[in-house]
Amino acid sequence: MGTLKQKLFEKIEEHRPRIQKLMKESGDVVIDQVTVSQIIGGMRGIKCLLTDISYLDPNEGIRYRGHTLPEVFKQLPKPPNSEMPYVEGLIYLLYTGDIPNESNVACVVDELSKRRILPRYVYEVLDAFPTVSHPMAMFSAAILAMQRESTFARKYNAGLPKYDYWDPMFEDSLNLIAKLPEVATYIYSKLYQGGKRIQSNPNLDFGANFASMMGKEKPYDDVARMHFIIHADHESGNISAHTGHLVASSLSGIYLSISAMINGLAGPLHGLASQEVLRWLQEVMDKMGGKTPTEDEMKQFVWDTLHSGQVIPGFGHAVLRKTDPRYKLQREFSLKHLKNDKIFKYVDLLYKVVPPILKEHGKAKNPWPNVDAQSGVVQWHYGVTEYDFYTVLFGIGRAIGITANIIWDRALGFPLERPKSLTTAMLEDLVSKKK
Ligand code: CMX
Repeated sequence: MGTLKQKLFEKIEEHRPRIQKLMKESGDVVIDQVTVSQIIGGMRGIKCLLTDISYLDPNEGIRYRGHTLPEVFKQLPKPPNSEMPYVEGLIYLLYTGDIPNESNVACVVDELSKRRILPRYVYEVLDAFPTVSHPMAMFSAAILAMQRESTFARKYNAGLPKYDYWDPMFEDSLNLIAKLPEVATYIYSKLYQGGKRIQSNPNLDFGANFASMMGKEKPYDDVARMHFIIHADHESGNISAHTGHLVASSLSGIYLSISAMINGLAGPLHGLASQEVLRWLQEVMDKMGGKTPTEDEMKQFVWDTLHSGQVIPGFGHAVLRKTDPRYKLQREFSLKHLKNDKIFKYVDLLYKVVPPILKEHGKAKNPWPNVDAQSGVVQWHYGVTEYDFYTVLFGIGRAIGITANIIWDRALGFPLERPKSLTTAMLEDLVSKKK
């Protein structure tokens, strides 16, 4: 058993009695109540999911396994001459809860390197797509096609005890994560580079190999590492995480669940916002004929968008009530590396003008920028200007957190998810009885 799996096994054994005790001794304790507006309004804020992988505080932002993002970036080991930590270190942290040392990370680098090769039919599936397809549809389909590789499905069919489900889920998770950079860069080359490809390099870590396959020089390896790490998880209730958890709860396995979560991520109110920000900015630039807008002109663009009934992409959040720390981290990187970038200046101007406008507009509960307001700009600066591709990058990172959640769901024996629905008449009746 490799170090990561051994550590995970020990952690699972330690954790199981806590869940069993909670269920046995406190199963009836009331934690929350549900209002009519929560039932109609997308279940906002109902405390009804359990995960230890990450926790989202409305003011502080995300903590991975109890660590804030700045702590994560400070504590995880970094490759030589790199500003950003190994993605493999984050996998170790999210899966086990422990900050890895260099040797732990080296084991994960090795594990992923061994599992990188993509089955031939995946290229054929991707080649069957018209070149006008959205990359997220292709990404999801490639992951879905790999379901035939599922160790879990094979072992389940052969008969596997419930508490061992996590083991093949873990194997499938690493097998899949290792292959995602190859899938993503193949899509990129097919859609935007006339099929010109750079082969995967088994001697590079996850971030450096991704940068190499994208044909990018330093510091794009650090950009990739930063991007995958900040997008990895955002607790359980967001659409991608919840979809992954829900689908996996029927024991669908990693490939079916991650393909489904990618589909949820592909919506403009969720991960697609990163491309929407750049699309919106391009419109502004077109209207300005290349000239940088003044503050007043930018304010007018923001108001025009709101008056036309559209949202300002990259701003607002269902849970956060302050500037997203994932935005801040990318802003710090941008201030260091792309200070004079024209689009970064636009984004900085938006940071100044949008929050007061959203406050005055009076609808959004959170007027501050989220992760998507910055991520596309960094990509654009390093030559990845095909913004349709940005959500695929988000998806690679998010797959790490969601596989961690799904492995633990199985390890702790979480059952099929099945909330109860009502009809409108029932709700009206219940409300009238309460009044
Ligand atoms: N621009 C304009 N209006 C906004 C807004 C924004 N950026 N954010 C919220 N609002 C509006 C909502 O559309 C809603 O209007 P209606 O009452 O007319 O439906 C109202 O404000 C209240 O919404 P909310 O409770 O503040 O936000 P929600 O939890 O419903 O939605 C989110 C959250 C992210 C979908 C929303 O803020 C939004 O659409 N933002 C722009 C898209 C975006 O950046 N998405 C990425 C989020 C991060 C991620 O998941 O990747």
